[in-house]
Amino acid sequence: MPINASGLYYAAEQKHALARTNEEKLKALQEMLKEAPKHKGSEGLLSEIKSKISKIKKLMEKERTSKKGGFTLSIKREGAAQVVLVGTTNTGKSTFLNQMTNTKIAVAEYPFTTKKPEIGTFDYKGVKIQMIEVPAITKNFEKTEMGPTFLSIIKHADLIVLFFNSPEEKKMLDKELYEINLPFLIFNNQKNIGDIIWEKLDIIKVYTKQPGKKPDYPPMAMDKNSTVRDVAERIHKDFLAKIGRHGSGGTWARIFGNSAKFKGQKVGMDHSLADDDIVELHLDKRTSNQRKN
Ligand SMILES: Nc1nc2c(ncn2[C@@H]2O[C@H](COP(=O)(O)OP(=O)(O)OP(=O)(O)O)[C@@H](O)[C@H]2O)c(=O)[nH]1
Ligand SMILES: [Mg+2]
Repeated sequence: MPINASGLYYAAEQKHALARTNEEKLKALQEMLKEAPKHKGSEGLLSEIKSKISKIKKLMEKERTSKKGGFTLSIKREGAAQVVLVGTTNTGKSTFLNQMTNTKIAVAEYPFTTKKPEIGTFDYKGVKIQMIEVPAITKNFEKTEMGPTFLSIIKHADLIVLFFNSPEEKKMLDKELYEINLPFLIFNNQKNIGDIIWEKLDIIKVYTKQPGKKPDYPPMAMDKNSTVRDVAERIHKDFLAKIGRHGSGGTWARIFGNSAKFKGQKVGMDHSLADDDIVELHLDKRTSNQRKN
């Protein structure tokens, strides 16, 4: 109990006790702070109120960001997918990022070398994949200053590559990343890690091709389960306007590659594609002329 507190202070305290929402609680606490006596004997009370204010502000901030996903540092997505390198300190995340991408960021023996997210581009057979090193995860990560921001970056990615030096560290990571529900793979210095990353992503590469010519490079990255129609849509903005979203309008394709029963199989617009398919689109000239008339 504060010594010599005023009636105004007790009124504010009462408001706090009755407050329902965080906003009301914060307002009452700020009033309590204003009205509380300020002398040696009330230092404990003042610091208690301040600590309650800071807690409620943090809680309100957390609710705000989690609802709208708004007030967090976000990284502009580039390329066909976003892969985050996540783990404990000194596990070779930066070394890996430098190996796989165009970055030349600092690698050092001391811990916590990487202080902010570092971004590189991983070129997988012509498909650009954004790769981000997130600064090392520590215990009670969400309570650290940048923790919520970095966790939000992880949440928005497509795949986690997980780095740790011991089973204890793995356990800690599992705990800290508990709320994150994303596909992941464990970094293990595999030689074919690029292929493993690719296989974990829900995308395929598709090469377009003109009749009588070699396939175009680079390939296009498409969602798994994409069809010939999706390819057509991607390469010709006005293509679907011509043929109609569900029509075929004399359009067909030849497929060379994994989804074809035989080389050059003739398929319709709803044919589902597979990784590394080569698609040769044909728009029947007569049909396209008819549409123009
Ligand atoms: N455990 C482990 N250490 C590695 C590996 N590759 C490099 N290191 C060494 O680990 C130390 C840190 O390497 P970094 O690549 O900076 O590690 P980091 O995970 O980015 O570390 P911080 O950013 O400091 O958290 C260096 O001394 C590297 O030589 C690896 O594959 N595994
Ligand atoms: Mg690093």
